Amino acid sequence: MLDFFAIFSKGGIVLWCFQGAGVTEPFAGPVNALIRSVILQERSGSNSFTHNALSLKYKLDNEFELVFVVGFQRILTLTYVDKFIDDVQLHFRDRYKNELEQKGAMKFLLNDFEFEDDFKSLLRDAEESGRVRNPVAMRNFTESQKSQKTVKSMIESKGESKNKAQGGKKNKNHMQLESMKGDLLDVEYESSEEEEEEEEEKVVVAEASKKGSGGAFGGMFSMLKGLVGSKSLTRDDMESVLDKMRDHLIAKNVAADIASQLCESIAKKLEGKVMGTFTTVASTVKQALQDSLVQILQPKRRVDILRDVLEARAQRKPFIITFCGVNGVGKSTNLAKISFWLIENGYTVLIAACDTFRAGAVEQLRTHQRRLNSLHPPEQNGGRPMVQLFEKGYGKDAAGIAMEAIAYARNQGFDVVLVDTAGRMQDNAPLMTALAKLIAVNTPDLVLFVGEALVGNEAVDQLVKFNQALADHSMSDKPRLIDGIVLTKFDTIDDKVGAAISMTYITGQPIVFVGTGQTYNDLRSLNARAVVNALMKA
Ligand SMILES: Nc1nc2c(ncn2[C@@H]2O[C@H](COP(=O)(O)OP(=O)(O)OP(=O)(O)O)[C@@H](O)[C@H]2O)c(=O)[nH]1
Ligand SMILES: [Mg+2]
Repeated sequence: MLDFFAIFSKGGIVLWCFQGAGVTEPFAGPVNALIRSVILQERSGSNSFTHNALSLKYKLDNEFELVFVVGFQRILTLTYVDKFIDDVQLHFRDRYKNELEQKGAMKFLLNDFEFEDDFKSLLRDAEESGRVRNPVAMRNFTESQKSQKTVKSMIESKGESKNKAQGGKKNKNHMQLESMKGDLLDVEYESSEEEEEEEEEKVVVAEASKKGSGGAFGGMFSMLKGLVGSKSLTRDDMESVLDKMRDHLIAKNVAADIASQLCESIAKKLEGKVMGTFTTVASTVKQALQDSLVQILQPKRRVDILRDVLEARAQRKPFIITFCGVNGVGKSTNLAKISFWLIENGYTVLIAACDTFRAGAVEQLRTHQRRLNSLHPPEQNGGRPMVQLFEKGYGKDAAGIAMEAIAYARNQGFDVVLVDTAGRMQDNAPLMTALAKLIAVNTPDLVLFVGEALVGNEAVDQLVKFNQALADHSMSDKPRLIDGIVLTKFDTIDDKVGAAISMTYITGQPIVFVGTGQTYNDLRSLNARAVVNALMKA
C-alpha cells in the first residue's frame, strides 16, 4: 500500500529506501519537493505534505539529523502511518546506534544500513493493526461532537456572519440600532484576521530569515535563528531576545512590570529546551509567548450574565451588578450599553444612580433611560417600562441609595439592578472606603471594574489599589473583590491592546465586556485570539 519509504540525512544522503511493489515513479521528485517547500522553509509544524497524487508524511530525528519519509497515494486513508513512522524511527535508531553516533557526515556513506527485513516485519505488523482497527464503528449522536455543540455557539456564529454582512457600518441614529439579542459578538481586531493568521505567521518567519533585522519580531526571531543545532537554550542565549520581546510588549501598552514577568516566565519555560536543526527557534519562542498570552486572557471562570440573570429571576431576586473605576473611563456609558443588551434580551433593568458626586451624573443616566425606553416602548411590553432610574439626587450616601434601589427592584420585580458609582482615583482614601462600604453592605452578584484600554502602567496601580481597598474595608474575612472587567474605548487604541493583558494578569478575572464605541451597539465580548494576534503583530 505504501509507495515508498525513505530514510535520509538532513544533508541529503539517502541511507536506506524502500519502494512499494509495482511502483515505478522514482521517489526523488516528491522528496525533493518536500525538502524544498517544507523542510528548507522551516514549515515543519505539520508532519504531512502533498505532492501531486501522493501524500507524504515525515518525521525529523534531530538528535541524529535524520528524516524519515513515507509516501502513499492521496486517496488512501492509512490510519497506521503516524505510528508506523515512529516505530521505524525507533527501530532504526536502536539498530544503528553505534554507526549513527560516529562523528561527521562520512558515517552515512561508509556504513551499510541493511534494514529491509526489519522494515518489512514492521510494515506487516502495522498493516495488520490497521486492518484490525478499520473500519471504525459509526458513532451515535450522543458521542458525536454535534451533540456537544451548545446553542450558544450557534447563536455566536450566526451573529458573526450577520456582522460581516453588514460591513461594520456605524449607526449614529439610535433608532437604527442592530438587535443585540443573545450573547454579545466577539470583539474583532481586524475582520479578516482569522483567515490570514496562518499565512501571516509563515510570512513573519520567512521575513525574519530574509531581513536579518527590522521590526521588533523580525529582529528578535532572526537573531534566534542563529541558535540552532542540538543545543539547549541558555538564559544568556535568550537575554537580548527577551529584552526585545519585553520592549515589544511595552510598545503594545502592556504594563512594564507585567511585560517583565511574562518574559521571565517564557525564559523559564524555554531554558534547557533542545533546539533541533529543523525546528525554528523563532517559531518556538513565538509560540511560547503566544501560548502564555492566550492562557492569561482565557477566563478561568465563565461569566454568563444572561444565564445568571435567569437563575436569579427563578429565585425571585434581582441580579445586581456594580460598576466602579476611576473618573471618566466610561462607567455610565457602558452601563447604558449593558442595559440595552439586557432589555434586548427581555430583561427589565433598574439603574441605581449612586454617583451622587459629579454634577450631571444623574441627568446623564436619565437621558439614557429615556432613550432606552423609546427604543423599547412600554406599550410593547405590557405597559411596563423596561428601564427605570432610581435616584435620590446628589450629596447623599451612595451605599444607602444602592440598598434602597435593590429593595425597590425586589418589590417591583426587576430582573437586574445596575449600580452606577462615582469615578474615583485609586489614591483617594475616603472615596475608596465609601466604595468598599457600598459593595460590602449590598453584596452585588458582580463587581465590575471599568478601565480604559488606553492605560499602560496605570492599569496595575488602579487595579491593585481598588482590590486592596475592597479587601481592607470589607467586613467579612472573605472579602469581595473585583470579579470582572469592562474594557472601554477599545475602538481608540489601534493595535495597542496591552491593557487587556495587564488587567487580566493582575486580577486573574475575565474581561466580561469590551466597549468599542459610543452607541448602544458598541459592546462586545473579548476574543482572546484576536487580541493575541494584535499583540504579536510586529
Ligand atoms: N470611543 C469610545 N468612547 C467611550 C467608550 N465608552 C465611553 N466612552 C466615552 O467616554 C466618555 C466618558 O464616559 P462616561 O460614561 O461618562 O464615563 P464615567 O466613567 O461614567 O465618568 P465619571 O462618571 O465622570 O467618572 C464619554 O464621552 C463616553 O462617550 C468607548 O467604548 N469608546
Ligand atoms: Mg459616570
